[in-house]
Parts: sequence; C-alpha cells; structure tokens
Amino acid sequence: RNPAKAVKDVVESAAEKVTEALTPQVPGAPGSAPPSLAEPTTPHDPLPPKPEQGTPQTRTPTGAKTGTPPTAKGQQGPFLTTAQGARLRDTDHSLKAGPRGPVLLQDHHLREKITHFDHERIPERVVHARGAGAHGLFTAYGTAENVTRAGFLRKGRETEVFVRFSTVLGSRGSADTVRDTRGFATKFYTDEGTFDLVANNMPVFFIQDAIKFPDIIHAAKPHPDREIPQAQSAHDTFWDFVSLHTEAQHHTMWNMSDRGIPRSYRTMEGFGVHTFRMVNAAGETALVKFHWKPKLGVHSLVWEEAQLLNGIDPDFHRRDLYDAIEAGAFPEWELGIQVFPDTPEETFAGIDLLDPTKIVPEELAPVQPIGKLVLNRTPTNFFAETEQVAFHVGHLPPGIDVTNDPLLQGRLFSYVDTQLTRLAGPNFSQIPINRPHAAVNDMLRDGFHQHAIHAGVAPYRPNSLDGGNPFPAGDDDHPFVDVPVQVAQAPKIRQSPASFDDHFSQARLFWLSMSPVEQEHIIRAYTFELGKCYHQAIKERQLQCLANIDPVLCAQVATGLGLPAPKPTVPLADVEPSPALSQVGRQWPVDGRTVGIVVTDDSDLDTLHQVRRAVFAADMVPLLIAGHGGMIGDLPVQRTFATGRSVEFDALLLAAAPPPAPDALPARDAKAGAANSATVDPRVLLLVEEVWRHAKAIGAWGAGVTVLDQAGVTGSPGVVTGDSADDVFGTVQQLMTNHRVWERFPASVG
Ligand code: HDD
Repeated sequence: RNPAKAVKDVVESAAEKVTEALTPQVPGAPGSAPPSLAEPTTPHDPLPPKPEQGTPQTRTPTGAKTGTPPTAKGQQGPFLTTAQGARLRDTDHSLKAGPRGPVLLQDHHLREKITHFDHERIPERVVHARGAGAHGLFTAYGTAENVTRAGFLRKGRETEVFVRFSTVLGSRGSADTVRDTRGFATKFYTDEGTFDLVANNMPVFFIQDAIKFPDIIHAAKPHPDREIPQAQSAHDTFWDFVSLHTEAQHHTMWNMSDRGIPRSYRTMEGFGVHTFRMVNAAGETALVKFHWKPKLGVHSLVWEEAQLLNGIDPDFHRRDLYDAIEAGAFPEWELGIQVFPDTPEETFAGIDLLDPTKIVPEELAPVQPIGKLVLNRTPTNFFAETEQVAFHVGHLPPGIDVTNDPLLQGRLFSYVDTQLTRLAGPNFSQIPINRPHAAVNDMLRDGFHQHAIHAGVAPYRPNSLDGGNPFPAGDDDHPFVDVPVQVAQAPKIRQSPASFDDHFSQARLFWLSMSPVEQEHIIRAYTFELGKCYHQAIKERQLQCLANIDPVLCAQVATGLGLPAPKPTVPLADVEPSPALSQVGRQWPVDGRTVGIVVTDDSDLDTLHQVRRAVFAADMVPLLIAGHGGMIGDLPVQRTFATGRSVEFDALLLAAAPPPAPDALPARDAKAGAANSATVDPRVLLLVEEVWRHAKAIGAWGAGVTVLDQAGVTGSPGVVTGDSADDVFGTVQQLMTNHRVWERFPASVG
C-alpha cells in the first residue's frame, strides 16, 4: 500500500465534495440560483477555498465578457510544485546533512520558497492605502448621449467595473471608521478603452493646485518623529496646514461633518470633484461634474459609534461591503452629471468651474442620472485585485476629456508615476485586474514584468516591415478626442486666478445648509479635533477661520476649547443654503441593514421565526443575540452578549429580558458596593443604552419591555413597544427609513 497515494486519494475526494457542496452557493456562479438574502454573519468554520479559486479570473485583451478562455491560471493541476512546475514530495523539511545536521545551501526549494515570501509585500499606496474593492456592472440610461460620444454611455450598454473604496490617511492595516475623506475609485472596462473615475465621497478638495499635494499629505499623515497619530486628522500639523492654507477650509468642514464618518461604503455619495469636458458625436462640448448617488441614501455613523468600531471591528466597512454582496443585497448607485455650457470663462452662476474647492449647488444645476452601478461580486484574491488595481485620472475614453483645473492637471502626472514604484515598473496595465477589455495594440515594449510576447519587428510608425501595423484610427473608428480648446495668450506665471481667493463663502454655504443636528455634530467634531492639538496658536488660527465662516460655529467651538471667539476678518458671505447637502429629513430603503434580536432559551420560537421572516422580507439581516452560542431551539445564535456590541446593529429588538449571567460585567450599583438590583444582564442594558444614544430604533415585546424600563428609555422617541412582535417590527422598519431617530439629538445649536 502506498501511503502517499492513500493520502492523495483522501484529499482529492474531500476536495471534490467541498467543490460540489459549494458550487450552487457562490453568487453569480454559472448555473447557480439567483443570489438571495442569506445570513452573512452566521458563525461557521473557516470556509474551504471557493471553487473559483481554482482558476483565478484573468483579464484578456479581448475581455472576459467575450468568453475568451483565460490565458493564465494561478494553479494548474493537483500536485504541489516548484515555481517551475517540478512536483515536490515534501515542503515541510529543509534538506539537511542528516536529521540533526545543518541545512544545505543547495536546497533550492527552501530558498525559492523563502525568497518569494521575503518579497511578498509591495509598498502600500502613499495615500488611500486602506481599501476594499468589489466587481460590478454599470448600465447606461442613454441620457448622456447628447453630451458625449462615449460608447459606454449609450442606452442599455453594460460595462464591467471594479470599484475600490478607501480612506485617505491611514496605513493598510488601519481602522475603517476613522474621520477622513473616503476614496471611491471606479474602473469602467469599456470597449473603447478603460475609464477611471477616481472620485471621493466629498465634492471638493483641500487644495487648488496639485503642487501642494505633498504638503497637505505630509501635514495630515502621522508626525514624522513618533509616527502618530494613525489615520487621524486630529493633530497639530494637519490643523496647522489647513488654517494657514485657508482654501482647505471648505473641505475641512466636510470632514468635520457626518460625511467624514460614513455608516457604510454603500451609503456614500461619490464625486469626480473636478469639472470634466465632454464632447459629443457632433464635436460639441459641455462641461460636467460627476456624481454617484447611493440607492440607500447618504448615511453616517455617529462619532461614538465610529470610535467604538475602531476597536470592536476595525474592518467594519470592509466587512459590511463584503457581507452585503455575499448576502445578495447588492449595493447600487446612480451615476449623474451636472452639465454646464462650455464658455470661455468656464464659470457657472458666478462659480469658477476650475476651482476644485467649489461646488455648484444641485439647486442651481440638477444632477441628471445617466446610468446605474450595481456591485455584485466580491474579489477572489485581495492582493491580486484590490491591492494591485491601479487607477489613473488620465484613463479616459473617447468623449470625455480633462479641463485646466490645476489640481486635475497635476493628478494627470501623479497616478502613473506612483504605480512605477508601487507596482514596480511600467507594465502595470498587464496585471490581470488592470487589463483593458478593449483590444490593445500599443507600441510600448519591454520593461520590468513584461507579460506579453510581442510579435513583429517594428514597434514604430510608419513602418514598412510589419505591414504598416498599427494603423491610426480614423474619425469613424471611435478615436480618443483631444478637444482643441483654445489656450489663452498669457505670460508663463506661478499664480492662481483671482476667483480662487474666495476661501470661506462655500464653507459657510455648507454650514448653513445643515440641519441643527448636523451642525451640532460639526461643532463637536471641530472641538474634538482642535482639542487634540497642543499648540495654542494653531487653535486660535483655526478659530479665526471659523469666525470668517460663521460666528455661531466659531463661538460654540471656542467655548468647547475654553478660548475667546475672535471676530471675522472678512465680511460674512451672503449665500443661499443648498438643502440637497443635508442628510436629514428624507427616507431611504433599508436593504442589507442589520437588526439585532435579544433572545433567551425561553423566547417563543414561533414568534422568533415570524420576526426573522419579516426582517428578511424587508431585505435586512436579522442577528440573534443570546447569552450563549449555539442554538435557541432550531435557530442559530449569531452573537452572544460577549461577542456582540451595539455598533454592529442598525436597530435592536428585545424579545426577552435576559437575567444577569456569571460572566457579565459588574453592574453599576454593584461597583459602588450596593446589592445589584438589576434583573437584566448589564451587557444587554449597555446594548440598549448605546443603541439609544446612537439614535437607532428600538422595539420590544413581552418580557423585552422590562429591559427598556431598566435602561430608562421607555417612552422616548423611536422606542416602540407592543403585544405583537410583527407590529413592533413594522414600526421599527418604518423608523429605519429615516436612518436615525433624529429627535433624540439636541434640537438646536444656539
Ligand atoms: Fe489622489 C490615489 C482621489 C487628488 C495623487 N486618489 C487616490 C485614490 C483616490 C484618489 C480615490 C485611491 C485610488 C485607489 O483606490 O487605488 N485624489 C483623489 C481625488 C482628488 C485627488 C478625488 C482630488 C480631487 N491625488 C490628488 C492629487 C494628487 C493625487 C492632487 C497628486 C498630485 N492619489 C494620488 C496618488 C495615488 C492617489 C499618489 C496614491 C495611490 C495611487 O494614486 O494609485 O497618485
């Protein structure tokens, strides 16, 4: 009997079973049932490899959509091999001079294995290092056909995309829910060449000229001496920069608002920031700004939730994106454009369209929907896809061109340049995730990591040796259009236009557009961040900026800092608020949100089944929380009082009043030495207190109602009780469409 063969047989038969068992469950796998909303967070043993890991998807020049078979596979065949394909008998023991002897230099397998491992890491992105990605599909409505000749925007066209969301400041391993701008970069694999829309979740940027980008990033990244703080703007160098370069004040206001702490990547807007130029089939041009509008509405965390999550689940946004897609709650956005006439002044309603610190309020130029994005597939391999994807604002299809925005102009240089270091050479477009789906026939040759074996001898034009190939595209062959914009006769000069000097009016516009609750959050954010600074002069300088934006804002932050509020040094701008900027006061679908349900072994199982069904039917995910793991009747427990924390749930239902357990935290009055009068587990009380404080809906029936009494929240807004669990959940569901129970926050900031 050959033991090696016996082991191989066992392993192969197990692998077959796993593949068989898994195949129908993979969303989007050929022949599988359409994905349905399942429980993404059900505890389970680590999953075996997904079936598709056998053949990592590889982009081919002609595109995966055409069904062209992959040209390369990550793993081929069942046997362990060296990188050269020689089969190996043993990878667990070095080659030694006897069992107790020294390791031999000739062990080429040992050296290959360790050398490769030693070089597994590549430099993280200099900004936006922390990210999460997903595949999806973009479908055009055709509404942009009159302004652009871009083929992928023709009615009904479907284009595969890859999206990478990110924070800006933190390192690769930093937490997701820090206060920061978020990246929202989309790669459209169009059949006329790749289009990268390298956007953020805020419509303005810190600086007006790319030459300052290294400076703002140096100021915002951790201090160079101790390398702290990580992924934070709450430190001296950041506030030093933004108070000295006052053009940053508008973007900083967005950062201090709830937009700086999104609830989920799925609930973020996205903005191309710059004005782009579109050109249609007739050669007519228009200026446009790109907007992504999330189907679920804009929704943010509250600051305490964000802080707790940094410890409890630093991967909160990454997990949320992955879980939602795996559960079939595919995130959706509409792409829209604001369209402006392409006039020589490049302004609209007096707003300079080349100034990336300015928005054009939607009330002045509506966002017109031009297509829909659905993210429906998670990456197979984080490194290969999310880490190696390389975006570039210069990846443009015919019909979309750049403008002279000086920030955009600098970006046109930076993105390719940075990949040369990060992805080690000029051939990063050949990495599978970066390969265009349009046919490529360039004259770029050689370089590190060249994957193509180019045939022919004449990579130059014109030539007489390769039959003249490649040929220039004619007007009818969908060539890229460099719009022949007139360049002004002007002296060569290091200077911005005078219109770029207005640094406060739009920060004021944003502030005045916020609801009282949102203003309150902004005040607290400034107070927190400036309170973390050590230098008095920096706090005072930033207060001066706030005085120039709004006296109420300035006075409130000054009070929090214990400093006098300065008087404005510029006249306060007379601006019209833009209600579209506020997140409050609208209703949104609740798809993919999580509802925690507190249960005990005594809970009525029929009612639990009924509530779970109702939650699923509302396209949400119910998570049972109990004092122990395992099962309650025939239902799985997904969180225990030890593993669950309020910040994971968007709403809480109480079906029971769990008594204190031996492993519970000490209750408050027990700490003081008094007898513990609480009859409910203090961890459940904490759950309720936090969910209440974070303004989330709470529902209770039966014994659950007594928990509300002990937590002291009975009768407050958004706390629902009743005899019928169905009715209670119905009201909770309704409350969730507002995202939060806003009434629980203080009513005004006066
Ligand atoms: Fe940038 C990455 C968005 C200004 C230089 N940027 C990067 C990413 C996003 C943005 C979403 C992450 C892409 C990914 O997921 O791989 N950046 C913006 C926006 C800006 C902006 C919306 C202003 C409107 N960026 C900007 C300037 C410069 C850069 C002015 C340089 C002059 N950005 C970079 C970079 C990065 C980058 C260094 C780092 C990693 C990468 O490009 O691939 O080139």
